[in-house]
Amino acid sequence: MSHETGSERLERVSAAAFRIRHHALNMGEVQGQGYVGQALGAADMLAAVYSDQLRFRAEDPEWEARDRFLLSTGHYAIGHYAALAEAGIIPVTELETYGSDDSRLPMSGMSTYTPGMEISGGSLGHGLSIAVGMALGLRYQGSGARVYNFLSDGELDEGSTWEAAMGAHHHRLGNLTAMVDINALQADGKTDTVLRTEPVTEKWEAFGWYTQRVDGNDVAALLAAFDNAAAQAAAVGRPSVILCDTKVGRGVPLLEEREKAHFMRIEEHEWQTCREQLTAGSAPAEGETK
Ligand SMILES: Cc1ncc(C[n+]2csc(CCOP(=O)(O)OP(=O)(O)O)c2C)c(N)n1
Ligand SMILES: [Mg+2]
Repeated sequence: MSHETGSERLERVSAAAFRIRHHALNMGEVQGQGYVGQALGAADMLAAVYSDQLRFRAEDPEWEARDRFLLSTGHYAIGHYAALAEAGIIPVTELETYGSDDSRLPMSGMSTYTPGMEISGGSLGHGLSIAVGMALGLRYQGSGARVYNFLSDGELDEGSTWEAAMGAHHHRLGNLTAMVDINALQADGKTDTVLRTEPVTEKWEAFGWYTQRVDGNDVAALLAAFDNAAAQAAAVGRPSVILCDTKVGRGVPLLEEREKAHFMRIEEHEWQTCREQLTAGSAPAEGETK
């Protein structure tokens, strides 16, 4: 990877994002429903982190020196499983068991079930606190591993998230990166109607974090933000957050337009259309992100 050009890097990560979306559609089809919109929306973030940032050993998911990726949002597990399969940590063939009895891939992420799932994050608002503890612990151990916490905009409603944010800055956790999926949606409706969290950028800055806000469906912008975050961590030793504005259902116009997007029911005949739309929209022109 060290010899690749910028456009090769972009192409590699974009291709991973496409496969993550494709896996998520196949997984959703098994149950006919699921958190498919979130997986499509967050696929670029997941691809950037899994195929470009994280240090891990696919054959040894508990390798001590691994970077930790903590999924706070247990319901995003479908996207995370797709990323774990893309990373070679779980077999692609296992994805079809998603949400079935006795599967290692339950609908909400469970650390005891799935290799590579560091925490059970379904009770929202706890991930960042766990990430802070892990980052502190790793630092005490002299480990060079980094901790990445994936949060949703709904989790910004939780006081515990902000306590953790304050603690991370207090402890100067330069080994911690938070990524927030700002898809403007929650279970009960649009984020700005449930609880107005804006101005989000200024809030994180006020909590002392190195804060960047990017189009979370623009792979080039995501990679640049990760590069900036790494440089910042090395130079200053404070936590970084990448606020990612994303679109639910991204890449599949049929689903981008859905009203009830938090938990999607998709008709049997629609899945093939979804895959066709994804493929049609993803034929990458040279140097373009999709
Ligand atoms: C502590 C807690 N409160 C409530 C819930 C119920 N719940 C599940 S998903 C969800 C929406 C949270 O917002 P977000 O993750 O932004 O939703 P999405 O973008 O996936 O629609 C809620 C309230 C929960 N899982 N945990
Ligand atoms: Mg949301």
